[in-house]
Amino acid sequence: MEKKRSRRRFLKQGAVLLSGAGMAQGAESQERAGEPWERVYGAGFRGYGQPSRFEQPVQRYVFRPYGDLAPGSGAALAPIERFEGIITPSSLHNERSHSGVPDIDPSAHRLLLHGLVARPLTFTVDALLSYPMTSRIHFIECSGNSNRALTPKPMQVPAGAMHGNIACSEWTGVPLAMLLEEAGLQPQAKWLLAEGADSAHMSRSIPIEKALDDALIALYQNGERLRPEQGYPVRLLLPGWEGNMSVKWLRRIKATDGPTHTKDETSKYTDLLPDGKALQFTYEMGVKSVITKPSSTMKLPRPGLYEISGIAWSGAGRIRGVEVTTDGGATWREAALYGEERPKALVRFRLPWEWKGAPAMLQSRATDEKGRVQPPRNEWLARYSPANGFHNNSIVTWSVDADGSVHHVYA
Ligand SMILES: Nc1nc2c(c(=O)[nH]1)N[C@H]1C(S)=C(S)[C@@H](COP(=O)(O)O)O[C@H]1N2
Ligand SMILES: [Mo]
Repeated sequence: MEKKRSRRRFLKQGAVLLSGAGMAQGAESQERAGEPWERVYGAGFRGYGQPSRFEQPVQRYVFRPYGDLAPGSGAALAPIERFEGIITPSSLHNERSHSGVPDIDPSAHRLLLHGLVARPLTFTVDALLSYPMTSRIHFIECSGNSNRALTPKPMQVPAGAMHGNIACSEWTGVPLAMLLEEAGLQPQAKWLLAEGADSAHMSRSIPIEKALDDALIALYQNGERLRPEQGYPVRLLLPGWEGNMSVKWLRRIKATDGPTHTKDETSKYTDLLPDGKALQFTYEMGVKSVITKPSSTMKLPRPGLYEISGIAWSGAGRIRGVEVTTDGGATWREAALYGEERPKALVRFRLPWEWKGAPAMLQSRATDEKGRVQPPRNEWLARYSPANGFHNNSIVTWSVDADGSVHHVYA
């Protein structure tokens, strides 16, 4: 009932806007004078598609902390405020790379599987491509995502420039369990070492339970072969776990009896606690959400009906619900969800909202199927040292001023 009424009001508001823009009223509006593109023959076919030229400025937010010294070290964050639905276009997938994107010739690339196995194996890419395939939709989030929302003063940048170190794709490839079975995993093998073919040889230790559960040797992304930035020709995908462990450009998997304690899991990717100790091996990404529309740096043109829209996800499984407040937490409403049947994938939440022109404070709060609730910012901050920049899944606040401008605030 409530839903029906708000849809009708949305439609009414839309129609008013159209007539305001000069559309003819009544039945004659069916017959319009043609635009210039309706009177000339259209463009020819293209071998590889591109977005409309009117959408060309959509770009990732590139951060290169070492500048020209190491132009491929850093991150490119996805412009999440420009997206709808749950799938991230491959061209705008977030990218986090430690030492640039290697230019890998797939005919020369090999994946070695060795260590505590009965039969060490070497796979060519063609050999991997000949296995039966599995497809799954999952997010990848860098554990450093949202560390730009930890500055002393809230940054006034688009949502993606703070929270866009995340993407969600359909991944296709071979279950890692299948390759481990073929190699004959030995009972003492409790961990794996996964190593990349970039010059950093980025590598992480993975508990064997995860490897045998839902780990995927990914070869395709959104229907086409992996993008170089995402690990072409082969990457590891560990659904729901911190992005760092999904080793790109995968060249080696070694079965071991314990964790290897690589540089990437000791000097980095540990969470500094208030007492100065560091927490190692925080694998699962926390339950989290962010409103993308409207969001920081946007402007509501006039009072009226709007749709609040955003993304939610949890490394622990499915999203059970997302609540939205427009009054800074005094009252919460349940948003409609899209895609909530999928574990460890983005979910789109949407809620109609009438903005009457008064200042407002927008927040979203996600709950997952394990009953975990996205924490308020202060609660999250209290768990860590102020120097920690990993695993920030705290609630994000956007304020809407009386003039419709949307700002990032700490609440
Ligand atoms: N070999 C290798 N794998 C890597 C990285 C890297 O620099 N080298 N970056 C890791 C990090 S920190 C993250 S968050 C994810 C990012 O994956 P994406 O670039 O496809 O988003 O890849 C991980 N895998
Ligand atoms: Mo990362």
